[in-house]
Amino acid sequence: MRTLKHLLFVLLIGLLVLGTGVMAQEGLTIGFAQTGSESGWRTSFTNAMMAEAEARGINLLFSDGQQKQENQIAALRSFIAQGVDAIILAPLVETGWDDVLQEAKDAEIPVLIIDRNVTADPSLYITRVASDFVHEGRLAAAWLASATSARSSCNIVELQGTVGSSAAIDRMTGFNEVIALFPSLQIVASQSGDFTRSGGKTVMESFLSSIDPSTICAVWAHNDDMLIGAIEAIKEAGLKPSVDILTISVDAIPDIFKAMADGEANATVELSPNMGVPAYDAIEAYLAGETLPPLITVPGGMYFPDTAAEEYAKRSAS
Ligand code: GYE
Repeated sequence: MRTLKHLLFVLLIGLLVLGTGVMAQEGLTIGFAQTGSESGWRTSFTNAMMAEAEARGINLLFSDGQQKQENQIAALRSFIAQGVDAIILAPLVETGWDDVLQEAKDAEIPVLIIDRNVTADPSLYITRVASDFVHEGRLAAAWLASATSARSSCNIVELQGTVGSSAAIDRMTGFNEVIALFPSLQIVASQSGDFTRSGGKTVMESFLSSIDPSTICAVWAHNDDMLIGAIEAIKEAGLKPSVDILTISVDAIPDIFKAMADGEANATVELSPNMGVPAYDAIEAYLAGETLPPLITVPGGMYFPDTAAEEYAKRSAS
């Protein structure tokens, strides 16, 4: 009887300890310093991060950096001061993070880099969850090379993303690497539209007024939003996007499927916004003492007009 009582007591204590452990895990407080809300993709990514945090019982402290690095640095300092369990940083640009990452490390707060990259020493963060931007650029160029294989020449205008962001730098690298293999393809103008719809429209308008529009073969945009802005500019100039000027961009947001279904865009490279699951998994694993790989990649494919109407219906409903 005594042994049975003892056993029950031990079992009860065990359950209590286990229960507290689970509760501690559920009660994680994570600070998320988001870049901004410049694009449709960014909004989907923010929503996915919030939904997954809620599903896991994570208390997510969200900060919108409004496309300003100083806002993101201030957010990180405030998360450190609050003593959060971990920080997720979606960096605007690659450089300038060393000091604040060192401050987090000194405070023993693990930082996970998500989406764009940083140039800081990898010992200052636990891992990075992202897609392969260089590959996205390569895919975009490979599609354009094949779509224009019957032409002797194709003049491309480029809408770059935010200057200094790894998304813009790497997409450019991948795209340029592939077009270098095709002498018929050349970039004749290139400017940043800051990943925004209005930026894409303004830059495309200036291209259309400084270059004879009939000599522009294609527009390569580092994201769909800038391309959607460019489509407006092309239409306002009396030309037909996707026919008079071919289009290729990255993200696969719902609106680009609408544009493809309407015959105004040719192709998009997919960038998955669903990075909450791998990011929180990595943080939880790190806190449980596991070793993480330096990079956790999120795969993406390509989409074309043939499935656009169907994809648009699916994606705009969710
Ligand atoms: O393609 C764009 C966004 O950082 C890769 O940022 C990301 C890019 C994405 O605003 O739409």
